Amino acid sequence: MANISTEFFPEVPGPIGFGGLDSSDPLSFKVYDPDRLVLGKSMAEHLRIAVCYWHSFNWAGSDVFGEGTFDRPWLDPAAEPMRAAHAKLDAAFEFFAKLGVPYFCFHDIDIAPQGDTFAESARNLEVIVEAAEKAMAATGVKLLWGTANLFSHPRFAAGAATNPDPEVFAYAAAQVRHMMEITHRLGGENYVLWGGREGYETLLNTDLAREETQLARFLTLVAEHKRDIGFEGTLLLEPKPQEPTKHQYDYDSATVHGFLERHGLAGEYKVNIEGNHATLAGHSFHHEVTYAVDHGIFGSVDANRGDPQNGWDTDQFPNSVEELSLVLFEILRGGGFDTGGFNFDTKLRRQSLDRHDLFHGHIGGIDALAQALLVAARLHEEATLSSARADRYADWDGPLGRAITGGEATLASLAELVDDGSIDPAPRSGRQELLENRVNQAIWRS
Ligand code: XUL
Ligand code: CO
Repeated sequence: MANISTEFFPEVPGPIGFGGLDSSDPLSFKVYDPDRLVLGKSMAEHLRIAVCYWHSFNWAGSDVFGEGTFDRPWLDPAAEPMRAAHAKLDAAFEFFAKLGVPYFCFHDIDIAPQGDTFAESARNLEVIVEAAEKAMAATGVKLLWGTANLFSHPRFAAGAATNPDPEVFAYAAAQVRHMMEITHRLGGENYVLWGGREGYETLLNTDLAREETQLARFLTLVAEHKRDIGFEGTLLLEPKPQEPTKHQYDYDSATVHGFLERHGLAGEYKVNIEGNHATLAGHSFHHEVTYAVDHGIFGSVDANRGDPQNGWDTDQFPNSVEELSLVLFEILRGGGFDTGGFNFDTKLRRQSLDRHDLFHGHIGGIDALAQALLVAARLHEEATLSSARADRYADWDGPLGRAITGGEATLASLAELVDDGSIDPAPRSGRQELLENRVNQAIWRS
């Protein structure tokens, strides 16, 4: 097994440098140049890239039909669990530092083995967190967010907060409390809750209203605990419509937003939007980000892509500059990330067996984001989309529009204007094709 003194990626000197578009070195960035200024901020500051621990270091490449294919010696079931956890941590921090990214993200059970009791799991976690703290200090890699895994263990099969058994709620509370405190201790900038099994398999045995109340209660306790411990990061909910449950309550950004408003939690939580989850919800990534920005709940992004043909949660590395340009355009429109960033919640394909493949996946995804940032900045500078939107709604700033939105107009007063013939609207072009061409032009020129 890899140990503390052995490099896991010995052939990669790192950190990965900027090579430019003509570089033939696959282990170089073609577009991402961390210090390059775009709209007055460096690329690194705009994108705030994070690597996820779970898919990259805690997953052996298994799928529902087959076992792990990857070379991850610390995942060998015969390995002594704590030694394996240390070896995994060393390889992970070696990777983060060699890739040259500022952040990582993890679940409690990604980094430390679960014990026979909660107390033993907690002790294991404390030991590895202490090692993580040292590795963070040595490499300068920071924590974008922490989270608790409330979905893998069989106790969570019927949900965590939404479980019919309040003891499971209590167990989840203990786990989240510990991970929030660890996230705080490590200087994490956000804390994420993905409701992996907060949903149902069948309505035949499910009390929807009760489960919603339980979830709201749980999230209220989390918000209170955040204040109690003085954690100043952002609490984030990660929408996903289904998988693993047939239906998940945090379906999409709009559903989460409505839930927060209904339960007095608006302002306490923002969303962590995942590209692949948008696809599963039947939305575009662009839609999910735009909804969140426009409703003041945009927090962070899990950057990846799904497969639009088969609808699976494939968690592939993002590679569509066209898709990401629109996402970044909306993020810039909202003023950019605050505490959030782009976390690579991404999996290699099972046949990507070489250790270098983990670099290739991340390098390609980061370059696609960097190129998308350039396109988005151009769209902003040229005001292409913003002026088209402003023109389209301009009449809402005129006397009629203001009377309607300001509340002076009534149905009767509006009907009178239509009756006497002073209102007879002519349809106007939405100019979609023109705008699509403008976006493509920005892509081709950036
Ligand atoms: C699952 C998923 C999770 C969350 C963190 O689809 O995206 O990895 O990001 O629990
Ligand atoms: Co995710």
